[in-house]
Amino acid sequence: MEEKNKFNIKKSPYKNLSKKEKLFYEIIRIRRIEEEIAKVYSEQEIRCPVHLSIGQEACAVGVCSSLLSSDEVFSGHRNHAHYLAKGGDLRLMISELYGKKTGCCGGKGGSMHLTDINSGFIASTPIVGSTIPIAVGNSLANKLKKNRKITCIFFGDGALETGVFYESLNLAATMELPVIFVCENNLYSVYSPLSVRQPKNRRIELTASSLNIKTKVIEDNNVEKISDEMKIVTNEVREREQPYFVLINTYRYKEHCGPGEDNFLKYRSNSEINFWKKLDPIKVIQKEISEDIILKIENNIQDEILDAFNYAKKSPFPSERDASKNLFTF
Ligand SMILES: Cc1ncc(C[n+]2csc(CCOP(=O)(O)OP(=O)(O)O)c2C)c(N)n1
Repeated sequence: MEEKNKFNIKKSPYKNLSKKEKLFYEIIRIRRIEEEIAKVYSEQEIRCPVHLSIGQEACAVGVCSSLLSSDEVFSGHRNHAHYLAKGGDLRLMISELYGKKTGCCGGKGGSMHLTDINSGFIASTPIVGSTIPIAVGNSLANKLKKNRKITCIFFGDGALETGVFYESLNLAATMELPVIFVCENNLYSVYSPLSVRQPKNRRIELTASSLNIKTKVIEDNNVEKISDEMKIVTNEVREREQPYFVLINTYRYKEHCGPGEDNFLKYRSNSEINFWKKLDPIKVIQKEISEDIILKIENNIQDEILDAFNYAKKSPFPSERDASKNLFTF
């Protein structure tokens, strides 16, 4: 039986689209959803902080396009794109942002705690680096169960400055776990560039290879390229049951947090922002998609967005009694 990859599922809206068109669909869908979040944020009905991935979508889509539906993904504070690319339910995500009972965490988690177990998006938390060891533990559990599932953990370059990152790599290498570490290097941790946080000319991937973990550096913020490279990585991780470290260079256009206008705070140069915008992953792939398909895809996405935001807005808030549900007691 063919194992299920999101792109193999022959149902609308992907029906009859080529792989390139599906990748375009996925990447522009995430962009449009986050643009809508940015647009409505000033209405003050979304009360949690939001960390938008606008500009970075190619990583999430390229990586997740190579995973099976049964594979499992973890993320951090900048998680919307990962959740959506892995197949997370849009209504549940938007409801969570609005703090509603119908949200994926019952409205108690907000943007930075998305989860959708059914689609294999297991967890995300805002403490930088904190989901890395959890993902490694998840991978160990899968290995013991012999279920051949891959675990994939997304994190930013800031997470390389946490202790758990090193402990997690070490354990994954020692126990030979099928886990993919995906570092999305957008060059900044909040307002601090890499140059003030890490040694000059550091080659990030060497940290992993020094532990005998195979590494791949993907320089281009290009969804097709990332998808092709990741196919090789996931096949190898599944076959060899060994960890892999992938570094993807990318860039966010918005501020670290919230829908703030690009470069409002001026800690990045306009020339740097313009350089990356010229390589915008959506512009690059869109050139190769026909007008008809683009229109159809954009219309589908608009309908889906309208539906999800209406659903979230109409949904009830959790009750006072819900506050004490799903808590652990000792
Ligand atoms: C342990 C910890 N330290 C500091 C913070 C504050 N903080 C939130 S996001 C962030 C930046 C993280 O940068 P990076 O990991 O590169 O991810 P990006 O925001 O660029 O996607 C920081 C320092 C935190 N949440 N957790």
